[in-house]
Amino acid sequence: MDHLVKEALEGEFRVNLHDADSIRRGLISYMVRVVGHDPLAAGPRQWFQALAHMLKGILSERGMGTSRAQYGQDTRRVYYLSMEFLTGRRLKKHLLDFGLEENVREALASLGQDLDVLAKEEADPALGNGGLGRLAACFLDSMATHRYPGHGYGIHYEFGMFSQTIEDGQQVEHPDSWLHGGNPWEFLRHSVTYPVRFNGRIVCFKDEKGHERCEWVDTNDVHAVAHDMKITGFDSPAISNLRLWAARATNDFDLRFFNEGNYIEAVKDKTTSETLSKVLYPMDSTVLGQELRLKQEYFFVSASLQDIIARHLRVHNDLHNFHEKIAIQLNDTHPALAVPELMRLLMDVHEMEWDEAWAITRETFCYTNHTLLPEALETWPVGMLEHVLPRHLEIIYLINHDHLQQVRFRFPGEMEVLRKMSLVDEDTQRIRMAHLAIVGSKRVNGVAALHTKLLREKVFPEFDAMYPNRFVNVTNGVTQRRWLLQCNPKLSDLISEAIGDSWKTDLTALHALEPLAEDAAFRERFNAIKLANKERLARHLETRTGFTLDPTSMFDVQVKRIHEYKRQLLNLLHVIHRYVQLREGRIANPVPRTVVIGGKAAPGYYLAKQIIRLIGDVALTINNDRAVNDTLKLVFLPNYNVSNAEITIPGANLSEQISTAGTEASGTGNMKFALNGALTIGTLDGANIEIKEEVGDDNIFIFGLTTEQVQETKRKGYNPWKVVEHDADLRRVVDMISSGYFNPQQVNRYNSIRDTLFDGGDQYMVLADFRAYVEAQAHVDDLFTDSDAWARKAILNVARMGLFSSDRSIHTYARDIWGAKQMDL
Ligand code: 26W
Repeated sequence: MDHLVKEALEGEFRVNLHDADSIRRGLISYMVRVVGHDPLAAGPRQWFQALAHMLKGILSERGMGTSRAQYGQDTRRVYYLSMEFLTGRRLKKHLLDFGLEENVREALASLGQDLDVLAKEEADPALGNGGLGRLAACFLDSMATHRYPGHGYGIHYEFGMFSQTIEDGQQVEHPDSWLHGGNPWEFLRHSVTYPVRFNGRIVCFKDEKGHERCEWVDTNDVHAVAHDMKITGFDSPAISNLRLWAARATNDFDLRFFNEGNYIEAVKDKTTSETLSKVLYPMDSTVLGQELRLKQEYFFVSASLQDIIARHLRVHNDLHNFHEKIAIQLNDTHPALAVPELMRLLMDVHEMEWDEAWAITRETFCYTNHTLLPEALETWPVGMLEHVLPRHLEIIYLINHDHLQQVRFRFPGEMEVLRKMSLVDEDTQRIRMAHLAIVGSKRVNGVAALHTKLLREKVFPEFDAMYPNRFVNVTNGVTQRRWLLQCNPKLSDLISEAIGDSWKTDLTALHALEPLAEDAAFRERFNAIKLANKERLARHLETRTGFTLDPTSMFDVQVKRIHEYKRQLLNLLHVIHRYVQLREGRIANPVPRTVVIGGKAAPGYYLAKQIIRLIGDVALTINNDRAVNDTLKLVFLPNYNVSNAEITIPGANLSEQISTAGTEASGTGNMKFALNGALTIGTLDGANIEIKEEVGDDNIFIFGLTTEQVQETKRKGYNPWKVVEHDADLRRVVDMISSGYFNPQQVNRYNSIRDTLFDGGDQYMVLADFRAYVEAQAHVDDLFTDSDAWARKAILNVARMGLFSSDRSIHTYARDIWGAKQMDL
């Protein structure tokens, strides 16, 4: 090794990436010169850093190339504003995208290092809650891969999504300090810093031309500092830049206190302003209405828009053509303050008149809605806005004034419609952010066909009537680069061997696999790969739960955030029912099953936490009961995140997508599982419907009430007691939970669960769908006993997933929403 080090340090810095030997020398050189560690004493952590810094050079070069092409070609840029980006670990993704994995693996091996071990040294950047954040990451990947000029903007949280452990059966949250070991991928750009203002008051005056102008004065300012991450595309020279803003106290702010001689106060306020980017709110379905959250939203929106404008003005003389060169996508309403903020910047800073500013604003923004749950629709108290963002409140009122005038014109005399469509909820004195986003956008989209239909018909029908072309659907997709190629290398190889590798950038190419479902040799290889992936998952689960699992049993998996509407409870009722049946010997030839449930509960969501606890109690009872031991296991996978998903999804036979119809906007896990050869048991909800249409009714297990039936049942007066009364099995299961069967040490532990099911009216129709679910699960068992038949269907699922690539989603956004073109590179 010593001579290798000497030799490497004599060489120049430039690494030939096509040559493992050159990479090895490069790594040694980076270790000494950048990481500052002795290669002879370095461990995986340091080698990871050396490798990351080496790759950072390529990232930077490609970033420059992309940026020059964008300035040179001056086509419309796409800016994706999102509070969340769940990118997953970077290392292997970059290697895959650059086609470098083999060479790097070899170079590391010659240094006595294992790439897979190194890769685990990287913290998983958990800058998101779930679906919405992961979708944003898939979209950046697709934009880079297909050479769209895409940029992400978000927040550089110091603490991302909490990490979850289970202690005494209960969820415990731990801060996720993902930056602790440093983030070698990011480019910190001190020079890209913008002031973001809060509070203060508005002074209006007439300028020299007699125009009314307003100024926002006496504000409290914070600086937003850019941190860039480069998102690579597969085999593509293009890169998407992800710019994350961190809050830094401004000097001006401190000085006021310094002058008073109050040093401690100054520093205290410094930390207060820096809390803005401190932590991600770990909720994905209920809004809290906290001032800090509002400030976070404004903070990143304001910095991003200032940056977008500055970039535009670098090549254009003015802002009159802003909307022709720029499309800004609002990822849910979290960045909806961008609407009044752009108005403010155009009018107050760039002296544009209202009418033109409004026309430009409305042509620039597009808004994606990701949820129908009423408790997740953001509204902000007027009083809070008045205090934190007084100028924006004024602008919102002005927008509302014009908006309501149009509403009156469109719906003359309809006071109720006026009240409903106003940006201000007069009863609660809150601003409706979804209304603001709709009014301020050129296009509004839902994320699956059913979701968009419900948005248009149930949630915003008046808006749809008033703006006939505004609402469109773009069904979600996932990137096959991470969710097949990277997480399931064995299946990827098999597919490429069979049909070539065009599927990597055109997922519809998977169609060519269809005939192979009938090929016995192919099925055998497909099954062997699934088994290997299950063995890997079993090991992963065993070390985390302490339970021993049988990889030949059916792996039945539900991983996603814990929420009543996603109905982990329904899954659990079925598990308990099965347990009872097995104990009583009522299943003749039981099909062995391992049920895996994983996901995080929002820290303040008591019921979700109780569901986790109940899963644990039931698991202990079942897994320790000799009477059922070989035929049923239940485990809770702790800390579900992107990295865990990459191991979990390839190892599933059965994918649980069982939300109450009409509640899950789309789901994207459903796509990932099917793409990896799991069969779906699911309701007619979200993208499940489109998955069913693609794979065919025979290749999916659909059960339960439809959206219309749910509404109809509720309208007629749904009575959970009645359902239970007529179903002895269900009664038994529910009784076991409420009588403390699984927790004799504290028999009333799950009263809250019993109460939501009964006194609470079983809002999510868990009991109503129980019987249909149990029957569908029986069909699942039947099919699983015929492993050939199962494999045929699983292969057809893979073959028919072509539609569900985020590449397709992005091409659709580019064509129908952004009017964006692919760059020449
Ligand atoms: C402020 C509280 C809050 C935070 C996040 C409310 C709502 C959200 C998100 C909109 C929740 C979310 O992630 N929605 C999911 O978005 C995915 C991507 O479109 C969909 O696939 C999921 O169905 C949807 O639940």
